[in-house]
Amino acid sequence: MKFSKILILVIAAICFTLPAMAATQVQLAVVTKPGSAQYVAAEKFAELIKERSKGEYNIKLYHSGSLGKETEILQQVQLGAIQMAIVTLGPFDTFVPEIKAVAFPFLFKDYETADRVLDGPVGQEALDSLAQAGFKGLQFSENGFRNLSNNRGAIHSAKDVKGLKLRVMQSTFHKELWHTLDANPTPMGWPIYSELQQGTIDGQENPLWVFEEYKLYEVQKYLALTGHVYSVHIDIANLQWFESLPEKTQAIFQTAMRDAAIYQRKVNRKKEAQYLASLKEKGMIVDEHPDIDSFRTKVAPMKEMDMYKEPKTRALLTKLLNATQ
Ligand code: EAX
Repeated sequence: MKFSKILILVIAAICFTLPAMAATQVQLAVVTKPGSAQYVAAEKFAELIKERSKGEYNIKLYHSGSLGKETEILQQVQLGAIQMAIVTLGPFDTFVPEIKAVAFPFLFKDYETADRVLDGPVGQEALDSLAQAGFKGLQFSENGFRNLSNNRGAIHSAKDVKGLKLRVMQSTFHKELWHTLDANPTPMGWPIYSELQQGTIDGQENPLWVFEEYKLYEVQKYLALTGHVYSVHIDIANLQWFESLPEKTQAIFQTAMRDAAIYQRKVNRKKEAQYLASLKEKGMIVDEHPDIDSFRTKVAPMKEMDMYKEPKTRALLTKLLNATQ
């Protein structure tokens, strides 16, 4: 046998016996289930990473509460037990106080303003603030404008909220917001279907997709389109882990998350009208034009509360208020 032939055989044998290079696995968690806003962003991100890293990285998705509530997911990313997550902003504020400024009520008047500000320098500053808790803030994706629902009675203006037993996210800000509105807020993780069904709480607030995907229309009668908070998810990685990646990989992760978010926002927004029609059809009594001014007036003094006096929070809120003008 000629030497060159032997060489080819040897090389072929090595290639055959070497195990296929295994992709590096990255664990990413969302609390919600397939079909949810968080999951749509996560799934798109996983697809883009597979494609753009040419199979070098594989995103393993955890969902439907398999790694606990959002606060617990954040703890696991912080510890590096998992590498990535897409989490609603609410629970972040017990880790990084100033991030609550992004959830300030009635801050963003529409989607265009939200995109312009959150994808711009002030949004970047907010994402960078997460580093103090060990998070790399990659991107904002979208939960949506939050709307108030309950079983006690129709809510048209802020005074109708008085005494309402309301589930809020595990968030300092959200609890304070509903205190200010004279409700009786109870922080709970997600999901909350059985608490609503059993009547432990009268109401909750969330974007329209949540009512549909989690069948909240079965356990909630009245819905008011208050749009009081533009609710984002923050798409994060463990900071130390992220910085240990080659620069080229970091760039791939960063742009894949941006593109996943752009895609996910579009999907979310396109379905809004459809969700509303469907909820009405399923029997929810919807107030499409509640007295927003009464809510605005009542929450306006929040700016002067202690939690907004903390200098970093005050600084970020001021920038956001200026940028959203
Ligand atoms: O995204 O906890 C919440 O109210 C969130 O908005 C929920 O996880 C749906």
